[in-house]
Amino acid sequence: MNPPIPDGLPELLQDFTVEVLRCKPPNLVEFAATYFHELREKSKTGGLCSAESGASVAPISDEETGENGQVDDEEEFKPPPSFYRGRRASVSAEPFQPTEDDVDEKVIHQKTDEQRERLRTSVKNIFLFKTLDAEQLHEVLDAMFERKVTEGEHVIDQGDDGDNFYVVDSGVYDILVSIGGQEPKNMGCYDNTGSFGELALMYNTPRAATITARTDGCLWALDRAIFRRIVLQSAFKKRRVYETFLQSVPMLQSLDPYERMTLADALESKKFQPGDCIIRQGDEADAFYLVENGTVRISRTDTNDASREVELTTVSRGGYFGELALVTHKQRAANVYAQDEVTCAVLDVSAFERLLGPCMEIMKRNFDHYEQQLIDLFGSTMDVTDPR
Ligand code: 1OR
Repeated sequence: MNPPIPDGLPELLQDFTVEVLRCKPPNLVEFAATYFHELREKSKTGGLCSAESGASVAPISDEETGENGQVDDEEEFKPPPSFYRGRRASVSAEPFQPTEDDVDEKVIHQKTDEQRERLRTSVKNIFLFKTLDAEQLHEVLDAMFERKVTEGEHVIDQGDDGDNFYVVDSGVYDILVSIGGQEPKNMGCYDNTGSFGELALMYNTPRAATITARTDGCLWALDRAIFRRIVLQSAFKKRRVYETFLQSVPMLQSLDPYERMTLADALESKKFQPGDCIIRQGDEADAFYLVENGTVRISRTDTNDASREVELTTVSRGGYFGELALVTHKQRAANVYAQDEVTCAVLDVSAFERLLGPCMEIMKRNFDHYEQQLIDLFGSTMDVTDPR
């Protein structure tokens, strides 16, 4: 039998590997010595490392979150790892003080009915706005203003100070990131949807990426002060609450810290009582589930006796379920019940497709296990994993 892998070892080595790949140090041993030394110092003080070393920030400990994973109201807003290592790599990130640039006046940018309608459509899928109540959303929509963009224009330059948060109305925008002063690399794009520019406003850091327009287009902008007053507090808390949990989910290890934060914006926690049916076999699929607390049991109707259910497996904290039908576009292949009190972080189908692309291969690898289990139990696969 293999010896047990100590808790935290894979994450520790992965963080280190990411830093090595990012910083490409000429002397690996020297780099490793500095990296782990700083990590130890940080774990003693709970502070941030210097940006120059290239070492990323240690995972937030469970003690930093309260009983229900809630973040202390008085807690300082610390920046996430890596985002402040732009052109001005030595700029250290000031913690955010929530009241520091509060503006109380309402700002209204008049809009035509057509503009308001377009804006409503554009913000529908903006995860950062999910935590706003109706009144706050109204205020934010009033305060947003249109910005026309022409092909080739730089909307944001890495290293600059943050002015606005942007929501895409139309157009394609490239994300370029320069690491360690090297040539900027294209990390992806926003294609007629999405939002960007929140990091510098949330964490008081220089812009972490350059955003350029690949086509003519139109953006909705929200001024920094209003973003911070209305959107920031709750969105930030949500990120912090899920950040700790998401770092511990093995399946999500291939996501970079930025991708995990975006995932945090999109998640919603749901509680279930013992015995609750979370997913019913045969239903249409609309969501993906990560188990935050408790255990679920998964069963399937016996093909030879429809009144009987055969237990397949259980899933606990850090595990996931509900991905199969989303990937294969088939009906739910099994029932999922809460075994005890269960909390799941739930992702709707569109967010699943947008945000978990990088984990698709890992999920698909698991499909072979499902196939084998079904053959063992029922003698056939019933094609639950073939795409429609
Ligand atoms: P900002 O205020 O720093 C640039 O201005 C924006 O680009 C940033 O907020 C994000 O909204 C957006 N890393 C950092 N910022 C990103 C990234 C990103 N992608 C988009 N933005 N990465 C790419 C992840 C696919 C990680 C690069 C290592």
